[in-house]
Amino acid sequence: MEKTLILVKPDGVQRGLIGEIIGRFERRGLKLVGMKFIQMTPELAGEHYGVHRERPFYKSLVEYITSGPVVAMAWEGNNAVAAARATMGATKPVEAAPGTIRGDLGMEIGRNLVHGSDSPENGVNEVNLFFRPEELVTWSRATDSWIIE
Ligand code: DAT
Ligand code: MG
Repeated sequence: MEKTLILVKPDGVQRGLIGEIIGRFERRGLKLVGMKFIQMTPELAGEHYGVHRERPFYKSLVEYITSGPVVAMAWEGNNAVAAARATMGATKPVEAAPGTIRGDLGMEIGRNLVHGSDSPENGVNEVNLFFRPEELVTWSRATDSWIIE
């Protein structure tokens, strides 16, 4: 089953939006298979955002993501990556559609509340970066047949 790493970033935690943000993925029908509340280290942030290392915003991005605790989650489902990205909205909150997390709750790219993997391959890699295999839970959801055809 396809997996995606979702982070409620430090602004989401500080603003008391953890439940609001998690609830959107939960109601959408994605299935939670891992969750932890952590303070990211600069080392983990560097690995997670390694692809952006040469970008001008890299330093502020790492400062932001390590500025306070985050909620790290693994969610799975058919097309979990695309479904989660659509629920998150565009990277720039001012361009994100109303109804999305960023479009409803955010104003600036450097405070965009949430991370989601951008491909199935990165979903696997990012979930493995944040979770050990034994931290992922295999469980059957009673409502599956009402969500998955
Ligand atoms: P996303 O988080 O939507 O996957 P991304 O992977 O392109 O976006 O970038 C990671 C984060 O880096 C993004 O959430 C916010 C920040 N970022 C991206 N482009 C930026 C830019 N042009 N200026 C400032 N911050 C930027
Ligand atoms: Mg990205």
